[in-house]
Amino acid sequence: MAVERTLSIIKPDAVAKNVIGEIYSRFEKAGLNIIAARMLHLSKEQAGEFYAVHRERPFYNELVEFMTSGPVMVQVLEGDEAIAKNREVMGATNPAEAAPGTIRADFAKTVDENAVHGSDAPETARAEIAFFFNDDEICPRTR
Ligand code: RTP
Ligand code: MG
Repeated sequence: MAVERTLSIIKPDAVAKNVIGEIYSRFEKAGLNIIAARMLHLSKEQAGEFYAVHRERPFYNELVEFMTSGPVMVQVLEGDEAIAKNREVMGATNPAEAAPGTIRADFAKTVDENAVHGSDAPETARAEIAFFFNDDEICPRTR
């Protein structure tokens, strides 16, 4: 199995619900190491750029509004198959379709406000990690 890194965001709805710790616990139980973390309140420009791939989608403006509605917690997760594993722990984009026990099934109510983001491929993971963190802010385990 390949050790990978992926970018995770705990979105404003989940931060507002005070479940950062519970979500971190899901990552840890899945064997994903948190190797960088930062809380910030995204600007419209930052959120718009981060989700630029969705610029033409009908939900783009709402998505930018939502992602800037409160602070987010951003982290780099590292582990075997971290990209797929994180998306498994997150559950389907629409919480109504998310498997029981996943973060979105347990902490999200709608497809628009769905608690977490996770990179979807190695190239996007690299770009999204670089969007938020410098190399010297990433602290892989040494023991
Ligand atoms: P994410 O990028 O946030 O990890 O979510 P995802 O891959 O599961 O879903 P994606 O298709 O990339 O969509 C990005 C985010 O846009 C919002 N969305 N709203 N109203 C809608 O139909 C709709 N579809 C997507 C969600 O917040 C989704 O996570
Ligand atoms: Mg996505």
